[in-house]
Amino acid sequence: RRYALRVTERTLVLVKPDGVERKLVGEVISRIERKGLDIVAMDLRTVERDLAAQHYAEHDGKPFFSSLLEFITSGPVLAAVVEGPRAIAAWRQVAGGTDPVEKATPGSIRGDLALETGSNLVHGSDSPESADREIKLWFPSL
Ligand code: RTP
Ligand code: MG
Repeated sequence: RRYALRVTERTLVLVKPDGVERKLVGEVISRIERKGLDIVAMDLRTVERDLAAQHYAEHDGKPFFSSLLEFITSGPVLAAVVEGPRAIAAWRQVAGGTDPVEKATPGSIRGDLALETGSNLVHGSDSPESADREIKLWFPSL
C-alpha cells in the first residue's frame, strides 16, 4: 500500500584500521547491538586502493583525499551491513560527528574514544543513496 512507508534502512558500517588496531571491534559491535540495530553481514578485510577510492569518491580532489586513502588502506577494516528503523541516522548518531572533539558528543563512539578527524574509528553511510552505493560496493552479493 502506498501509505506503508518503508522505515527499515540498511547502512554500511566500517571499523577503520585505527579501530581494529586498537582492538575496538568488540566495542563497536556492542554499540550496534545495544542501539538495537541488526547486523546483516560482516567481514574483516584489507582494503584495496581501488575500493577505497570508490568508497570515498565524493572526496576525490579534496586536500585530505590522498591521506584518507593511505589511512583506510593501512590495515584491516571490519565492514558490516547494519539494518533497522532509520538505521542511517541512528548509526551516525552512535558514531558521532566527523571531528571527534569539535563535533562528536560524549557518549558517541568518536566522542568517547577518538581524538583526531583523520583517525575517527568508524564510518557510516550518510544518506540512503550513499548506503545503497556503498553496500553494493562492499557486499555485491547482498
Ligand atoms: P566517514 O565518511 O569516514 O564515515 O566520515 P564522515 O561522513 O563523518 O566524514 P566525511 O565528510 O565523509 O569525510 C570522510 C573522512 O575524511 C576525513 N576528513 N578529513 N581534514 C579534514 O577536513 C577532513 N574532513 C574529512 C575524516 O577522516 C572523515 O571521516
Ligand atoms: Mg562520510
